[in-house]
Amino acid sequence: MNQFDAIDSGEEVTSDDYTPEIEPQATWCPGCGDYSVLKALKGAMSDLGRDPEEVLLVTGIGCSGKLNSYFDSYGFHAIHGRTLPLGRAAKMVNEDLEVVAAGGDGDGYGIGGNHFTHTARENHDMTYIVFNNEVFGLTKGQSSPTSPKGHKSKTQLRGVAKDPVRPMSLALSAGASFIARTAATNPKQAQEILVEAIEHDGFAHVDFLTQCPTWNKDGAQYVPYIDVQESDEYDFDVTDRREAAEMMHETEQALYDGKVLTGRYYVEKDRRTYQEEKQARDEMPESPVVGQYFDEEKEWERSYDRLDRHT
Ligand SMILES: Cc1ncc(C[n+]2csc(CCOP(=O)(O)OP(=O)(O)O)c2C)c(N)n1
Ligand code: SF4
Repeated sequence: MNQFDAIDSGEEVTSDDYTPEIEPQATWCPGCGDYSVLKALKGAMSDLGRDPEEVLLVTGIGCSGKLNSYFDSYGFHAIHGRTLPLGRAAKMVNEDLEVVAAGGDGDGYGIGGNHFTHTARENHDMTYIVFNNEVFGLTKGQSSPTSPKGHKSKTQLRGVAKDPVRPMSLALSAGASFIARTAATNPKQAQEILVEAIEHDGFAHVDFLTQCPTWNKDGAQYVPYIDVQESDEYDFDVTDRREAAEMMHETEQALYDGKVLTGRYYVEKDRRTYQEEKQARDEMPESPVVGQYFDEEKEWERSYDRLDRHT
C-alpha cells in the first residue's frame, strides 16, 4: 500500500481537479502551443485517475515554466535548467509521488543538458516533458539548442551557425527507457503519449513540439504531423533499440525539412529503475573496499615491478 491509498476519495478525477480554484490569467500569447501541453497533461492525469495530491510538477524557467501556475498539484518552479535534479530528489525521498518535470528546449537541452543525460542514464522513475518550440520564448526569441541551422533571430542576424541538438537520439544514447515525440497540434495523440509516459516505470522523455507564434512564426511545428505508428511507411519495433535509433536519425532530420513525425520511438519495459537498482544494492552484503583493493605490501611490489620493466 502506498501512502496515497489513505487519501483516495474514490471519486472520479477530472481535468477540473487540476485547475486552480482562483485561476490566474494566463500570460501565454494567443495561439501558443503551451496551452495544449496543459490540456494534455490535465487530461492524462484524469485518464489515469491520479489525485492532484499524488502529483509533483517541477517546472523550469521560461514561458513553459509557467505551467505550474495553471496546474493545481504539488508544484516547484525551479531555477533555469534544474527541473530534473529537483524531481529526482523528490522521487528519492518519496517514491509514491508521481513526479513530472517540464520545461523548454532551452531549459532542458541547453542549460540543463547535463542533467538530462544523467537522469536518462540513471533511469529515474519520472516523466520529463520538453516544450520544444525551437526558440527561447520568454527572453524574446533568441535561437535555442533545437533551432535549425541558419535560423535567424534578433541576436543571430546571419543565422545560427550550429547544428541543432537531436533530443530523441540524445535521450536514447544516454539511456532513457521511454522516448516519444508529440505535437501541440495533435492533442489526442499528445494525451495518449503522456498517459503512457506517466505510467511507464523509468525515465520517460517526451519531446513535445509546441509552436511559438510570437517569435518563431516559421517553425515546422505548424505543419501537419504524421504518426509513425500509424504510417505504413514507418513500420518498426519500438522495443528494438537499433530500429529506434535508425527511426530517430531519419525523422529528427525530417523535422527540419518540414516533415513532422511523431509517436513512440522507444519503450524498454524490463529495465530496472534507479530506485529498484538502489534497493537491490541496499540488500547486498557489504564488502570492505579497503581490504579488497588496497594491500600496501602488494602495491609496493607492483610499483617495483613496473620500475624494473622501465629500467
Ligand atoms: C541561469 C539563468 N540564465 C538565463 C536566464 C534567462 N532566461 C530566462 S528564460 C530563458 C530561456 C527560456 O527558453 P526555453 O527554455 O526554451 O523556454 P520557453 O520560454 O521557450 O518556453 C532564459 C535564457 C535565467 N533566468 N537564468
Ligand atoms: S512568447 Fe512564444 S512560447 Fe512564450 S507565451 Fe508567447 S507564443 Fe508562447
